[in-house]
Amino acid sequence: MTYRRMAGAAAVLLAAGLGLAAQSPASAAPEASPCGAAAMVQETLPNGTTWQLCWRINNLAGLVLNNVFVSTKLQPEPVQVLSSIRLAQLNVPYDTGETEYNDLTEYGLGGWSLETITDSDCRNGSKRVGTDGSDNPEQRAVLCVSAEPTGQAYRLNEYDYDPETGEESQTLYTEQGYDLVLRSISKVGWYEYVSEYRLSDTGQITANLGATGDLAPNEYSTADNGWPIGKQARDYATMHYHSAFWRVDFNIGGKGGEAVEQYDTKLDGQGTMAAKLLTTKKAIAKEGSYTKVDRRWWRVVSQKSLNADGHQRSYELGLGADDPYEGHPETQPDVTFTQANLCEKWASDNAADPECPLESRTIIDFAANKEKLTDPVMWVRAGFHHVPRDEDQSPMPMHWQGFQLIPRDFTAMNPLTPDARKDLNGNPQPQD
Ligand SMILES: [Cu+2]
Repeated sequence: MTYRRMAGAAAVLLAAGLGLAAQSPASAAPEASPCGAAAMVQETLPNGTTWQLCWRINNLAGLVLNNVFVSTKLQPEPVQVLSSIRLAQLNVPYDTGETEYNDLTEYGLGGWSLETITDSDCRNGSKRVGTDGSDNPEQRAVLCVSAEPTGQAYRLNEYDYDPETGEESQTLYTEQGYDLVLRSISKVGWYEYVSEYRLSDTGQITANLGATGDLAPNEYSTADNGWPIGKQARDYATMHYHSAFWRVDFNIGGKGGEAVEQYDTKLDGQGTMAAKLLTTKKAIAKEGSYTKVDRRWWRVVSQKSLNADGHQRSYELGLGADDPYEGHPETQPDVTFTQANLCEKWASDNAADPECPLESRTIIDFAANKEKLTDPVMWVRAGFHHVPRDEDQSPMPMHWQGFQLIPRDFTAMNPLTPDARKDLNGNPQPQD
């Protein structure tokens, strides 16, 4: 389904038809995502970017995306990005030190935790029906799919001067952006969690966990580990973490076998006008855990899939606000890369899975033997330390945590490049 370009408020209208596309996969990629129509999302955003994927609910992980492909105006053939992405653990320790939950492996975001999506939850989108991932075959609305405006996508006011005629001209290129958004909601204890994936028309993928619902009742907190809510300082809401992990398995260009690289930029003395900086690349050839420092980033790069310029396609990890939970070795690193192993399902408490009763319980154990990375899996942690406030009652306003996967050389130019600028690939610009 292709939508006409329309301004932000009108996106409500376009989203209303989103559910229909499942019955009519576009001819461009009939085989790309091998799942039935009910489990497929295939949508073209107003700027011409099409995302196609399979979704399902896992009893413990909640929403799972598989076989994620993207095509853009600039690259009309669908190209695979991900084999899968899903949550991989959610540690909720209370600052009192007396309580810690593993919300995924002990409770699960699927099954009876999975809330039914209402019209109000999905006002700008279309509800999708499926099972809750447990043995219960009941079908109900468990997913909301919507297209949401993201604001200014780009702007370029180009000035031109013709020396022969002396004529000056201007051309304005300006465009608004859109995300395809998938959301499910799970009620675990006092909290309601929103598992959200935003697939942008730029090719970016954002994984988010939102938390709302209600504050947990007082767990004998004091001013040291709680925050006074209600009149004066009689009752303290307990401070706590939501420390989440996601498991990301790339399959860039459908080729697999990606390499992992770490980039660091360091001061390398003073030039004549400015500080001299040096950027170095380190290959991460073996399993291991990594933590960010300033100007450090990682990418997963295809060895075989190239963009139209002959550059290796890759995705970069973008970490946002992030409070590392120091309680366990596995909750401290920002990212861990391991060799793919179907039984390594959860970032921690892995042995709780009856299908895979491994000795190795955590990603630290998975990586301990420093296996060679020929098929890397990326485990990303995004922690949020929640210091409650009066405004958290009630219901609690949504708070968010997550990360981005940012395309790097996936297409040869900005996938939203207007037709008039398609020939301007490379440096120097042709006005020279
Ligand atoms: Cu909280």
